[in-house]
Order: sequence, then C-alpha cells, then structure tokens
Amino acid sequence: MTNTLFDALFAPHARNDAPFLQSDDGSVLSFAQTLRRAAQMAHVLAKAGVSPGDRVLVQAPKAADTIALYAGTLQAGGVYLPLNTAYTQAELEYFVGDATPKVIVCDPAAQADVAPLAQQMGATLFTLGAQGSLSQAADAQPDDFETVDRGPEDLAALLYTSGTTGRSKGAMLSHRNLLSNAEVLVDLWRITDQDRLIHALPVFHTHGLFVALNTALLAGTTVRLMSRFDLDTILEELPTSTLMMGVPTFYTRLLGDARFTRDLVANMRLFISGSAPLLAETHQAFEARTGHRILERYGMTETNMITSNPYDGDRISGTVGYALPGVEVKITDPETGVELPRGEIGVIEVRGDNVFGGYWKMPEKTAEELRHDGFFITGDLATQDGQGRVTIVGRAKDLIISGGYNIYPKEIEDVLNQVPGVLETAVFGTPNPDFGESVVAAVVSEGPSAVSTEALQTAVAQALARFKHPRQYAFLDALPRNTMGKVQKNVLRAQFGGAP
Ligand code: MLC
Ligand code: AMP
Repeated sequence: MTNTLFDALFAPHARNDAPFLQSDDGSVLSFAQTLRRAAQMAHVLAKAGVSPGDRVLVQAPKAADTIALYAGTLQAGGVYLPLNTAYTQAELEYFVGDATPKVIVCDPAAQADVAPLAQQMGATLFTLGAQGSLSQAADAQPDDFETVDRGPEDLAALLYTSGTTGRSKGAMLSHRNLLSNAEVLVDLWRITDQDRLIHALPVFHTHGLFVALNTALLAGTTVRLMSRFDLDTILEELPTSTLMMGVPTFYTRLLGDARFTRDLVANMRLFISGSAPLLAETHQAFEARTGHRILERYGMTETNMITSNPYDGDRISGTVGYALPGVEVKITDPETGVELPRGEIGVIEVRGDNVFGGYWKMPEKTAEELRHDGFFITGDLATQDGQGRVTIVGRAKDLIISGGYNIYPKEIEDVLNQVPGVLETAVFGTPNPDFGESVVAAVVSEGPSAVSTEALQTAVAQALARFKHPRQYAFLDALPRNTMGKVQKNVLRAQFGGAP
C-alpha cells in the first residue's frame, strides 16, 4: 500500500525514538510514539466509517493528540479539515453543511452545542482535550494500522479561506501539493534533525500545520509545541531552540520585551516570518537587537508557500524573495491577465506542484481564480525585479490581515447590513502596531440614533469569530464613492488611519 504524504512524513519514523512533540505540561512524545498514537486514531476513524476521501472536521485545542489526529486521518485515507477554534456556532454550521464531514471533532466544552448539528448531518461526534472521547476511544485501540492507499493527486486536506463574496471556500489540497512544498522548504531553509522548533502558531492554518509541522516531520526536527502564543514561554524556550516560525505580531511582541536580547538567542539559527507583511522597521529593529535577519517568505492557503528570501545571500526587508524551486511566479495586468515587464506593478500569479486543485464544490469560483494553464491568481499586487525578487506592494482583493488572520470585509458588511436601521456599511483595515491591521466599520444609518453601536456589536458577536469584530464603528452621513459609484475604501482608510 502507498500513501504519498503519510509514507513521506510519518512512516519513516516508525522506529525513531527521538523526541518529536514537547508539550506545555512537560510531556514528550517521540516520533515513534506519535506514529503509534496516529494508528490508534486511524482505528477510531475507520470504525466511525471514514473511508478514502471522507472529511474529518476538527475544531479542537492544539495538543499532541491533535497532531496525532492529523496523522491518523491521513493514514486512514481521510481528508483533514481543521477549523479556527475561535469560530462561532453559526460559522461552524456553514462549514459542516458545506463539507459534510463523516466525523466531527470538537472541544469538550462545545459538545452540547455541536451534538445536534452532528446528528442532523449524520456525522459521528468526538471530543478532543482533557477527558475527550476521541482520546479515550483511541486508548483502547491497537497501535498499528494498515495504511490506506492514497496517491499524489488524492485530497489530503480541505482548508477553508474566506473570500470577497463573503462565503468561505474550501481549498482542496492534494498529497502532492503538501509534500512538494515541504520538501522544497526543508531544503531551502536547511531544516534538520538537529533543529528544535518553537511552535506557537495555531495548527488550523497552512502556516502552523503544513509549513511548520510537515517540514519538521520530513526533517526529523524536535517541536516545542506550545498550546498558544505566550511571550514568557517563548523567552524561556529561545536559549535551547534553533528555529522559530511566526507571523509579524510574534516579532513585534518579542521586540517589545526588554528580556529579548542578543544573548538570549545565541543558540538560534533562523527566524522565519510570513502570513502578513513584515514591516521594514521591524526587520531592522530585530537585526539591531539580535544580529539575526528575519527570513520573510510569502504564501497562501491555496498555494502553500510561493516565495522566500534566500537562506544564504540577502534577506532584504520589505521583499518576500524569489519563487521557490519548482514554483513559477509571474506578474500580470489585473485587467487583461497579460504578463507585465519586470519592474511593473501587477497581480502575482503562481503555478507549480504546490498549487491546489480548486475550491470544494465551487467550480465557478475555481474557474475565476485558477487559469486553464494552471496559474493561480493570488490577488496580491507586487513587482518583480530583474533577478526575480518579489516585493508585495498591496492587494487587489478586499482583504484585511490582522495578526496573521485573514478577514474579508464583505462577510462583516453582510452581517452589519442586516441590522435594523442600517442603510449601508463599509468595513476596512487601519494600521495597528500589534496586529498590523485592525478592523473598522463605517456605518450609514437611516437617521440619527436609528442604530446603536451595541446593536451592531451584538449582531457580529452572534455571527462571527471575535477576531473579525470591528474594533471601531464610525457613523457617517454617506460613504465616499468614486464616479462609478464604488465605495472608496482608500479614502476611509486615510480618514480613519490612526491605530484604534
Ligand atoms: C486574537 N485576537 C485577535 C487576533 N488574535 N484580534 C484580531 N486579530 C487577531 N489575529 C483577539 C481575541 O479575540 C481576544 O479579543 C484578544 O485578541 C486576546 O486573545 P488571545 O487569544 O489571547 O490573543 P493572542 O494569543 O495574543 O493572539 C494573537 C496572535 C494570534 C497573533 C498570537 O492571533 C495568532 O496566533 N495568529 C497567527 C495566525 C496564523 O497562524 N496565521 C497563518 C494563516 S496561513 P478580546 O477582545 O475578546 O479580548 C497564511 C498563509 C501563509 O496566511 O502565508 O502563512
Ligand atoms: P491565507 O489566505 O490565510 O492563506 O493568506 C494568504 C495571504 O496572506 C496572501 O494572499 C497575502 O496577502 C498574505 N501574505 C502571506 N505572506 C505574506 C508576506 N510575507 N507578506 C505580505 N503578505 C503576505
């Protein structure tokens, strides 16, 4: 039997007793133990009816068992579908309805809320966490499992990314997509079994799940698995670690702490940043403080990683480096799709084994963004210099990135527009020193005191995860529009450009 991703990432570790996952409570799982735990998880999933291609939807805390569940899902031939733990019940209902998972795994605290939904959809519900039913069921299973056959083109994961239409889209990622990218990154960033990775990212997004964990598995790297970002813990772990991956907020928070010094990071080999723009001033302040030049790379859920600054050679602040080996990047005219000469600003398009196969059950959306020749239109605006180095200058898509989380204004506008008394709204991002950007809503109401801020807050609280909530509401008489009638969010950004 062959299973492309499992055979490459997990199976080689069957007899590897080196430490893999070091958790907050001090417990350590070796690679071999993780594999045995994965086999137990695979048995539970198979008994619940998971067959090749079935989705396993996971909205659970970050823990060693969550990683074993990822491995077990792959081994059982399933499709791993992780969700942000901050999503509300209303958001969860959409994902469950769209993905129709065979199994749902949630936090024990959410069980009562999720149970009716699981029953309605005919999905088996487990909980993961302290006293979780999945962990208990796994304890009773054999620790070896006959790996289910899966080829390079089969689906390995379904990751939802929100979109400009307000509806989240499931990006279909194959075994080939994930493995090819992990192989390239291990090589490029020289990741080895001598590394120890500080892992403080969530494991429901590409960054923490694939970029960090798949490379660690491939290289045999020890992972300090932190359940969440915690500055004090990171400061404690730095002297015995070599590698860290983070969003820019991680690095600005470290710089904000006087305990973060050159001596503290003497053992560190590499700091990597991505998921949001790293300000040049952060890059420079980091080098001045530590002597390390942060290596910035650029990627997307649909494409995995696309470009990276070099390991050797210049890591230039404000640029995201060169296309990864095996990945083609071109800059095109947003209107015509024609490739632009080097130096001109256009949309980044990307093609390669890393690029996803399309959006789950959304052929029209797929056709809009994935060209017939295999190039994916990222919606990011950039220039490329004569050597191919890419500098991102903006976004053609209406997107806010806050602390590395993507927030699509349309989704919030749709909720606000439903509130009685609201005529129209425009949601946009303003600079924020901690999160990079934060969410602001401009609201036009039917008249003075026709709608209160509290009513707006209540509506978003019911519908949307906390990180998407506007941090400021501005009541306007009218939204600024151009001659075509389109709302000018750049005007709003300029007007409310402070840091709320
Ligand atoms: C938390 N909060 C946020 C937020 N994270 N608000 C806006 N933006 C965010 N990103 C809010 C909470 O709702 C809460 O609000 C308050 O902040 C404190 O919550 P917390 O959980 O204690 O926050 P904290 O632990 O400080 O989290 C911040 C963070 C986290 C930056 C550590 O957001 C994070 O881990 N971000 C990483 C995201 C990521 O992995 N992105 C990769 C996507 S993949 P209140 O008001 O209730 O107190 C991708 C592709 C690629 O983009 O290229 O990698
Ligand atoms: P996601 O859809 O969550 O995968 O987020 C992908 C988006 O994050 C990209 O389209 C970019 O807009 C942004 N992004 C990722 N890495 C970087 C980076 N290094 N610099 C600027 N933007 C980035």
